[in-house]
Amino acid sequence: MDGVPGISQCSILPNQSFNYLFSTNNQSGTYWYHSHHLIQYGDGLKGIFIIQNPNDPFQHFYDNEEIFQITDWYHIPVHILLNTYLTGTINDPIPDCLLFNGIGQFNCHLYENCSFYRSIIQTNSRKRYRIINTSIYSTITITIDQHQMKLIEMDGIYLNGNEIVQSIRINPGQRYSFLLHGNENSSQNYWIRVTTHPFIQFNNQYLQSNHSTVYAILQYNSNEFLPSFHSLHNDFHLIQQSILNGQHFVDEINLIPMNLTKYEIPKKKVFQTIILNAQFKGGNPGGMFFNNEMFIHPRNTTFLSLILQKNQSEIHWPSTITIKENEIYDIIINNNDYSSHPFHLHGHHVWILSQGKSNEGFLNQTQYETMNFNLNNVIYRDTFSVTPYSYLIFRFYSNNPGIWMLHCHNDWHLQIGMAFVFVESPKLIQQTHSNLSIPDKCYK
Ligand SMILES: [Cu+2]
Repeated sequence: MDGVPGISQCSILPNQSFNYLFSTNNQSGTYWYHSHHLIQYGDGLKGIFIIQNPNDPFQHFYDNEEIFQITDWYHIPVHILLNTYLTGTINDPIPDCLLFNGIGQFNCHLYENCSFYRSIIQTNSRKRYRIINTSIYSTITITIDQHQMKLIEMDGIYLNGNEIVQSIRINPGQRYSFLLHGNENSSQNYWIRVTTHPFIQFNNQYLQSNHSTVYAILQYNSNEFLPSFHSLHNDFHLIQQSILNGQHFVDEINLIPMNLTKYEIPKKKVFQTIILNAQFKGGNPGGMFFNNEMFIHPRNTTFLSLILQKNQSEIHWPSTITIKENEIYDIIINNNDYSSHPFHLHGHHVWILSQGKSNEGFLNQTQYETMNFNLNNVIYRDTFSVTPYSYLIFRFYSNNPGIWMLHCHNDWHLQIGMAFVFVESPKLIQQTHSNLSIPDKCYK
């Protein structure tokens, strides 16, 4: 079960309910849930999902924790924008602003009557922040004036805790935890700012949202005064630098997972390498293609019911492949497009073997075979970005039977086909779930 309509379940109709029963199986960390029906999560159908770890290795390094949920926000509901978008007459729509835990600044004067989210911290205390970018389109950078952030988690994976930063770049779907030390004596409060990166257009021009920065306040104790407006532009250079770096590597890349056996990359021989060439093709509407196939969500049945009820051992559908159990798969994504794409794979964390810089070019099988991968400290996460006209290689171990979608987390792109489905171990799905009662027909 992973909630994708047409894949593992039917959409939940109005007034219906649906029970998800699952075990967390020693998994923990910062996650979120959202609708996968059309572009619905962009209009707000989403929430945060934290799995606490009673044996958190960092538990002695913080006193309490808080969540920052950042999202882009459109004033015209995105399900309405989607109708126009699907006619192929407009580019990816630019969001109107950002929301910081639901609060943004729009139509107000920063110095007078805006509302700000306030995060209260005690002097000399230590706090864990979990930050989640639930945007449908925006890559963001966060800074906190005169404070440093020690990164300890990405996408549910503990980091070694050695990376201390002044800004963090986060793509849609990605999550981080960082530790922050409250000042010993603070007589003032500080701006927290989150800025969207400019949106690249096909002619290599960048567009920016009119309200590209959302402000929040790091508030010490109960001092409710606003931070100084003189400092409003203080950290701007950090944001500019992060945006500039993001043009080469969109993700944060210097992050080393904690030295835990379960994060270690398996050394078994690679069973299969799959090359996915991603390309936008114009038309009316245009589409995002993998190897010249565009993924279309099945409308009136689900892949799961084809496997369980129709006893199919393979699914014949564009951009869908069946894979075997307990093997190593290397997936190469070549991005033949001017924009970067933040991909999320359901059902797995993956090891990022290599991530090309912007414009580095594509990989073929021969080039891949001659590459030497550094298999120490490999980045391990579930959402990762492919830069423009470049490539990314990720590895996963097929030890989780299920039907797993790999898709761009820029939701506009998912709506025009940017997805690929791995049907992992259909025989095991049949054995394990033979008595699962699921509908064989879905209603649109
Ligand atoms: Cu995309």
